[in-house]
Amino acid sequence: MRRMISVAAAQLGPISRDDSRASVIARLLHHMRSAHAKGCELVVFPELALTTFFPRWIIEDEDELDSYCESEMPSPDTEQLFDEAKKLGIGFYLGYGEIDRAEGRKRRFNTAILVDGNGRIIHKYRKIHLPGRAEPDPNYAIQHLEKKYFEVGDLGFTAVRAFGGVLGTCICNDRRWAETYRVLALRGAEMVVLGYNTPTRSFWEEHENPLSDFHNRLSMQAGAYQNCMWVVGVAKAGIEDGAGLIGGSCIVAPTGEIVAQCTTREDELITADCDLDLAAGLKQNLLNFEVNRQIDAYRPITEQAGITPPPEE
Ligand code: CDT
Repeated sequence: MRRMISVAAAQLGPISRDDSRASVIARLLHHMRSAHAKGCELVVFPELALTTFFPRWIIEDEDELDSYCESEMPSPDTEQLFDEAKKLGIGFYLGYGEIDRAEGRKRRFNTAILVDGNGRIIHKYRKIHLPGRAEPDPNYAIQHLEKKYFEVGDLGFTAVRAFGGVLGTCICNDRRWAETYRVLALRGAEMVVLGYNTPTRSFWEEHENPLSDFHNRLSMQAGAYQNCMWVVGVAKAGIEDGAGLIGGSCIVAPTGEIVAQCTTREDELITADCDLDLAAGLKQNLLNFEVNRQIDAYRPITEQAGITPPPEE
């Protein structure tokens, strides 16, 4: 019997600094109901889906910074999402800023959770590849301060049995790193779901990058094919508080082909029925990890971070 997951990618248009949580939750609920009406069992929301992408701002006031984050999940504001998920029997992936107060110290993480169709949190991931800088650079008009506001995720890349398959999660910049997909694939992930906020012009660039949409697709398509997995990538898009974010949310098959893709930079829902066994032939033959991976040759991947070229003559 074919194992299918019907999944929705729920792209969001911009969320301004002044938008209330209630107005954002209303948009997420609308997406969730539309996904359910289309027969989906899982809806994927973007990274930091409850607020503007606040790491673009220099925020020195701790209370203001905390106002973009959640101290508990469900929080009073997000409870409705969990209730609606349970009522409809639909799961969701949600990215948000997390405040953790374990062991008497306060830490912030860029976090994503997976919630099942009973409204239960079944998986949590804290972003590992944090881009940007730990301090503002006055030379740049646009900042990207994830390294200042968040700690590197401490939960690793893990997968969970859910929705009749094995799912893994990651967040935004993680999708550009081959290691993300490979570790998740080694943990059995058959589908990786992720949200992103990708600037049309990064802080070091003088102009909008004409290749940013291409690199978004390239990363996810390569990750999907090389690891025989589905990849669902979901953007927050459009001009947000004056800064451009790419769209291009898409659902990528294990063949590397895009089977559904958003065409706007606004709230937009796309769906696909994903056959988890689509890549069975590839997985058992050409890309059979057990038979073909040569782990002794891969040591530098875990033993060094930077590049060590041969010495010059
Ligand atoms: N949010 C996030 O991780 N964005 C990065 C771009 C950062 S540019 C400094 C991304 O990889 O899309």
